[in-house]
Amino acid sequence: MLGKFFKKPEGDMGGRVPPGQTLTTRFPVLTYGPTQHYAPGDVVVRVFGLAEEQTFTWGDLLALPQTTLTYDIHCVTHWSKFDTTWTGVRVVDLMEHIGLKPGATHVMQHSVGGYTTNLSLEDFTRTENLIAHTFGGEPLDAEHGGPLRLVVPHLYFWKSAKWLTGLEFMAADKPGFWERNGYHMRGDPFKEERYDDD
Ligand SMILES: Nc1nc2c(c(=O)[nH]1)N[C@H]1C(S)=C(S)[C@@H](COP(=O)(O)O)O[C@H]1N2
Ligand SMILES: [Mo]
Repeated sequence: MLGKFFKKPEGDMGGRVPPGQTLTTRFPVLTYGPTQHYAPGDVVVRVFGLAEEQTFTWGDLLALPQTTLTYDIHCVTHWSKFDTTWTGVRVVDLMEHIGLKPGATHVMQHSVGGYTTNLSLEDFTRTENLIAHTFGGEPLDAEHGGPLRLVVPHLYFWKSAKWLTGLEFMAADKPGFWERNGYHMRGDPFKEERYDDD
C-alpha cells in the first residue's frame, strides 16, 4: 500500500527522457549536407592546437583498448533513443596518448566536410565518451558517421561529430557549426539547452 505513494511518474520513464523529448525506436539520420563516404584505411584523426601535434590512423585507434558501452542518446530535434550500443576507443584512453599543452580548456571536433562542434575538456573527457566505429555490433553506417564518429551521450547529439578528422585543443571556448547558427554552447538535454537564448 505504501508503495503507491512513492511510485515515480511513468511519463518520463523514471527520468530517462529529457524534457521536450519523445522516444523513438528508429535511428533517424541528421546531417547538414551530404553523407561522407571514405574507407577505414583513409581514417586519420589529427590532433592539433594546444596539444602535441600527432595523427591517429585506423590502425593506431584499433591498437588502443576497445570498449563497448550502452546508453541513451538525445537529439535537439526532439527525439531520444534508449539503449544504443557503441564500440570504440574511450576518449579517456585516447587522452593518455595526447600531450596537452598548458592552458587547454576546450576542444573543437572537426569532420570531413567541414562540420565542427565544441566541447569543454570536462565534457570531452567523461569516461563514457567514445570514438566509435561500431554500432550494435556492426560497422557504423556511413550515414551515421562511419567509419568513425564521436559519441558524447550526456549532451544533445549535435555534439557528437560524425566522420571525425580532427581534435583541436583550445585555450577558450569557440562556437562550432551549429553553435554559430544559434545552438547552445553546451547543450545539456536535461536542462533543455537547445538554443543560446535559453
Ligand atoms: N560531421 C557531422 N557530424 C554531425 C552532424 C553533421 O551534420 N555532420 N550532425 C549532428 C547532429 S545535428 C546530430 S543530431 C547527430 C545525428 O547523428 P545520426 O545521423 O547518426 O543520428 O550527428 C551530429 N554530428
Ligand atoms: Mo541534431
